[in-house]
Amino acid sequence: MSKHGPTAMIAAYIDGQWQQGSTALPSLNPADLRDEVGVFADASKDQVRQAAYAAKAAYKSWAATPAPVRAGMIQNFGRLVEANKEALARVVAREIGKPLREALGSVQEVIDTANFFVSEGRRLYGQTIPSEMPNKECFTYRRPIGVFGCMTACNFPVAVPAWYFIPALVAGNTCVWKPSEEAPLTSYFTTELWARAGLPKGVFNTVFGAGPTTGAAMVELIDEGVFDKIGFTGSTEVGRRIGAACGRALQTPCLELGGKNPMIVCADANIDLAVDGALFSGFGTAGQRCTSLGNLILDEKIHDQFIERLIKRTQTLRIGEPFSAENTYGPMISKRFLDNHLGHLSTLIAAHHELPLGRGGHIGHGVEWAHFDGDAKHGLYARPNIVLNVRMDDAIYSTETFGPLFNVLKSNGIDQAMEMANRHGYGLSSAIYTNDPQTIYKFKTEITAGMSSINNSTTGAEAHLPFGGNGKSGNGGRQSGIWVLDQFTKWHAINWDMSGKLQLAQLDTAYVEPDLNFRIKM
Ligand code: UN1
Repeated sequence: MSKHGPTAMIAAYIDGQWQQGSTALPSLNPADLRDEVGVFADASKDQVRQAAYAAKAAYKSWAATPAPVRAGMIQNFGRLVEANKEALARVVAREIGKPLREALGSVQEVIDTANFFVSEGRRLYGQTIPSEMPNKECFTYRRPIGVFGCMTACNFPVAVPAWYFIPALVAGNTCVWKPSEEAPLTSYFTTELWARAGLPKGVFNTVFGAGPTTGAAMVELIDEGVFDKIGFTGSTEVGRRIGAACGRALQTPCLELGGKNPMIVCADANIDLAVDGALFSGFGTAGQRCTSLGNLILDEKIHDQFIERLIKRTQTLRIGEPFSAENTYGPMISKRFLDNHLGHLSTLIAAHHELPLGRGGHIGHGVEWAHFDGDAKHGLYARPNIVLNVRMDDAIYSTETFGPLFNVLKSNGIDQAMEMANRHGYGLSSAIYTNDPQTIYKFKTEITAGMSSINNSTTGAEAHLPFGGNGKSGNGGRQSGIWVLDQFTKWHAINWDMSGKLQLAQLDTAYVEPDLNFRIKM
């Protein structure tokens, strides 16, 4: 509150109206903490409830709107995003420190997803199925699920929400979005674009706020039975709690959780190609992707030469300003992410680990980096870090670190490498570098991850392929491509009897018995 009165702060977009809130949620530029990008507010419990009930009230008529008409609004949204691509990417870069080139790519992912699903509005195919009875027909339909509550993470603040909302809306669901508290300005503009795409009031609602407040209010509403479907992208720990609430409500959520993604490099691999892959998988986006490299598994035959080249290349990495095209990565997304990374450096490094690049840390605050062009004093930049001699019983082997840090394990052949790739129980993305078809076949069939790259990075899934993980990385749900339709529709089976009499399947079916006494004689 200033001496002139309270500061206006947006807390929510409900039923076609922006609403104010009172608990400040400032968004700071992580490349320069003096730059306040915006001040939003936590939506109150009551506002979250209002948003959910607005979505519930809008559901019936949205579900009854013809799918091609719904998809027309997705097309509008995609065109609006395209017209605002550069501006939106700049907001992403300024608000979460993602290099502009990557931010532009993530906005492109929204456009690609919209383009893919516009024509799905003219498909949403069901089946016609023969009946076992005469004068009877069977069909299946995809029906919308209802009110979709969705909580997303800050590292892909435009692409990942689009993966959820575009198919959810095409399929006829109404939505309540709790975006990440670290990217409220990006989410504000995204909501504006949805509002201008032509969606009727109440179909798309946004509630700003932090996990423990607004997020907790969303979870309470699962127990209240207002949400029919939940989507969550974030940590495994929070995903477990949300999954438990969905279980009580007898729902299957779409959970996209953490990863400890392995990259196996075999003795026959193209080493320079694999070094490039490890560098981008590990340090791209400052390691803040759920698909970032966690464990680099090097065959003992090439271990030492690989490490030598990897360290040399890492030392030349440019770090700093997200708006500079030269830099591999910018700052950590927020202070919370930097603190988490620094915490890992002090708790997860054991005496037997080797740190060829040094202990790492906050650039300008005790550690330096040779090729750095950021504002070290006011920015949240972290040094790259590579941890050698990691073993499967080390905590760092199975802890998602979400920062510019990855482990190196030495393997003795592909069998041990596969064990190292899978044992921690995460299963999001994975990669292998080899040219041997037998090894690739073994990797493809034994890896437990939902996504695998052959001779490419662990990150950078294409927008129309199924995206998702297994084990600690999620509950097997998949986003993107046609597969995500199973998240946002339920199958409805219809049988239509025109015989004019009661016909009972299985009982009245005129199956013909074969003559089982028949034997071929020659
Ligand atoms: C995430 O980090 O939550 O495949 C998603 C990738 C990106 C998506 C990552 N397209 O790396």
